[in-house]
Amino acid sequence: MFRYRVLILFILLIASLPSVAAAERYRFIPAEPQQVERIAPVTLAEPIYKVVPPALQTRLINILGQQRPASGNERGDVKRTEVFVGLSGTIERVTGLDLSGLSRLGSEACAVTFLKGNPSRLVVAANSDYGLSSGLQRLDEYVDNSNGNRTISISRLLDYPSFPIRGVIEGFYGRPWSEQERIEMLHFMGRTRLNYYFWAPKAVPSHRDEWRRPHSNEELASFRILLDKAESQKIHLVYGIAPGKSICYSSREDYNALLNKVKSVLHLGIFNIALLMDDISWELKNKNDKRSFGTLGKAQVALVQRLHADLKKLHPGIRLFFCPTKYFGTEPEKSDYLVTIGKGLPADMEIFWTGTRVYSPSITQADAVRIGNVLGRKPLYWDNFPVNDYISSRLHLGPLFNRQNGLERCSAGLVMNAMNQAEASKIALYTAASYLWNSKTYIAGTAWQKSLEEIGGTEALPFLEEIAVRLSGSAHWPEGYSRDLAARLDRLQNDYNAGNAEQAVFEADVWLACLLRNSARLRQSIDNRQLMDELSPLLERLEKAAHLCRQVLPLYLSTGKMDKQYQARIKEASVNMSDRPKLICPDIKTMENFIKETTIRFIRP
Ligand code: GDL
Repeated sequence: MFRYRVLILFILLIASLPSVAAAERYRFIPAEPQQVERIAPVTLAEPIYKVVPPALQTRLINILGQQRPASGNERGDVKRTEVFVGLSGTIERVTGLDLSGLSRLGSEACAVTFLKGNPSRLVVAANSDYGLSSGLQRLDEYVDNSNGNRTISISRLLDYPSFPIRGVIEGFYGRPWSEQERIEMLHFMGRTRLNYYFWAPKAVPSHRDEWRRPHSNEELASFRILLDKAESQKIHLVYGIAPGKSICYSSREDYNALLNKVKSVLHLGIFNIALLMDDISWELKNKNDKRSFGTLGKAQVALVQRLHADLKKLHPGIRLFFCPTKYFGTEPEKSDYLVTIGKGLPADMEIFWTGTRVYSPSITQADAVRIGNVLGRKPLYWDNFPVNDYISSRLHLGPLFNRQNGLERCSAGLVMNAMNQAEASKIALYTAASYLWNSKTYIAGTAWQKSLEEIGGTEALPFLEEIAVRLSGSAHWPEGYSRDLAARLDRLQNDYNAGNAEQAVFEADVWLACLLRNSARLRQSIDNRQLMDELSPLLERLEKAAHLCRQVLPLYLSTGKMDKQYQARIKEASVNMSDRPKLICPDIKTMENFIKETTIRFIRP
């Protein structure tokens, strides 16, 4: 018996391997390659590793197999695939391949190609170790070993990210992420090839309200941990500081406090610094500031120029980012403030912009060009998606929408401001990573499906999809939540007024039963507990509303008397609902309104 069990377990394990491998595949690069020439699968002969950096050997063997030592009696005409893997310079020297095109594509680029179209000579080249890792990832995607016969289905591939800066900013109000959440976020970013993390949590006192206060030893130790994690994932960690609420621009003490604060993280090795002046007063309040600078723009330019000069003296590699006080709009050229900032800030600095609005429903090349002309450089987008600090009883679980294909041509990059719920943010961030890697091939729905599967697991996918739609609702996701529930309940009311709601009641009940079934199945099947914890408060409210809806539905069938206890229960439940936040995802709102209206209609308050 025991032996059979072991055998069955073994078979199950083997059967599950291909799907695990398939799931692993898209974990790395969440988008199509930039250029790829697909071919009918060609069989790859056994490999001979001609050039391979030692660090990549194991990974390569996993993809292409072991190199068998040539046996004494092997005939000279036995075919092998010669494999060349390495940095572009080395590969060019060894193979004579011209890789100048690749070199122009930046440090993250990689190429996979047959040498002179010959499938028995395979080359993977890149401009950096990071690029090489991408190259192997791509090779893995296109080599199939499922039938014991190794085949490859591309003859040439060139890959690089559309946007050089692809990031996440912890730039929201409210509960900041914990150290553990940040570490996990960095890990996720590494896997999805997001390469900038901005530490800028508004509610952390030492970041904003008490910016003068030196960082505690615990905070510095935490930065050290984050930096190590970020570096291991090839992510740039950017330290944000927001002195704008109280700084006196003409005070030497304040300047020194700022410089010392920045120095305290430079000592740790954090060389990316963001000065964030969003959401502060337009007025210079201090008399000396008014006298010395006249306007906020001029005061900020003087501060940044001085800080920039001092930091560059300390280390020329230090990079500065700036968030202006005006960071969105439709006519930026009319803002004297922005013109001053654009002219006054050193050319090597990046400047944030959120688009035409704080939460821009779309971001276009036209917007980027317009603000770019004012700032004298390509804007770095601070995308206020999926952030939900302004409407915390909604989650943004949909995909990134309406960011124009080709935006990278006119912008320095794009970083996403996330939700207080770190794990739930990853659904949207995954889709953003996909867009940022290859804006040309981005399809929101496809990226979203992959993202849900990646984050919730394959088993939970259909249920998570349903529940994500129900719990979302945002200007960023116009087609997101379907309005089918609202339409159904409206029809029910109309049918009731017309004298026969039987069919509509039946259909609404089935709809609600399915919703409840899906949420129960999501709870059972999901393997991401943290995601479930974050969804739970809203999901419970959704479930409660759905249960109550089902309870009040029969009221549309009977005109006769009603059980007193039943009446009291519904009344109490609907009263409990009324003091909850009003800005809630549309489906919950629809249901709660329906319950309220029904209670008023049938059970007088
Ligand atoms: C903002 C804030 C941001 C906040 C977001 C959403 C910027 C530059 N600043 O205006 O910190 O999270 O709105 O409320 O966007």
